[in-house]
Amino acid sequence: MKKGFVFDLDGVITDTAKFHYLAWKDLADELGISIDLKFNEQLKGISRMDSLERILAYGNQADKYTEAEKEELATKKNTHYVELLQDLTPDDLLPGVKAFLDEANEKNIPCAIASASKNAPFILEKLAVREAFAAIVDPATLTKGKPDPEIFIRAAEAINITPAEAVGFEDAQAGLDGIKAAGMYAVGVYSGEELHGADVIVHELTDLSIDELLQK
Ligand code: B16
Ligand code: MG
Repeated sequence: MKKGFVFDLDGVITDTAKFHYLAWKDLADELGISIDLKFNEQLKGISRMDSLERILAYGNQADKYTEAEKEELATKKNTHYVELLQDLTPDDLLPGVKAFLDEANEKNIPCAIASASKNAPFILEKLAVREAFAAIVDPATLTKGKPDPEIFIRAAEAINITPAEAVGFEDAQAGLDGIKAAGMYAVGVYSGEELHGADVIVHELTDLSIDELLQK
C-alpha cells in the first residue's frame, strides 16, 4: 500500500525546461558554445552548477574559468531564468496536475516536492499550488544530486513515510534512476525522450487513478 506522493517539478508539475533552455542558450552563446534542444535533454534534473559544467565541457572549456567565475556565470543564467519565470500563472500547470493534487489533498495523501531547482518554492507560488505540498526538499542541503536517491529519500522522510510507501513522479532519466534507487514505485512522465526503468509511463497525470496507485 502506498501512502504518499513525491513529485519532481520541472517536467511533471510545469514545463520550466523551455525557460532553462533559453537562459542556458543565451549564456552559452556568449561563451561561444553552441547548444541545441537535444543537448538540453541531458540538463533535465541536473543541478545548476552541474549543468554549467556540462555546457563548458561540451564547448571544450572545462578548465577555462575559476570557481568564482563559474559562480558568476551560473548566477547570470539564474537571473535571466527568474526573469522568464515572472509570467508563470496557474495556466502553466501541466494537464491533470491541479485535479490530481486536489484529489490527493482531499484524501489526505501527503505530497512532497523533490526538485533540483532552488527556485521551486517561487515557481509553486506562481502556479498557486504551494499549499498542496506538505514538504519541499531544499536542494541546497543535499550532498548529491539526481540520479542519487538522496533527494527522494529526504522527500519521503519529510512527509513521514518510507520510500517503499511512496510513489515518485519524474520526467527525466536521472530522476527516474533516483526514484528506483530509493525503492519507490516510479511513474515516468513522458516528455518526448525515451525513459527506462519506470513502473508505469504516462503522458499526463490525467492518465492515472489515485486509488489504483495507492494499491501498488
Ligand atoms: P535551478 P527538476 C531541475 O528541476 C531542472 O530540470 C534542471 O534543468 C535545473 O538545472 C535544476 O532543476 C536546477 O534548477 O537552477 O532553478 O536551481 O526537474 O529537478 O524539478
Ligand atoms: Mg524534471
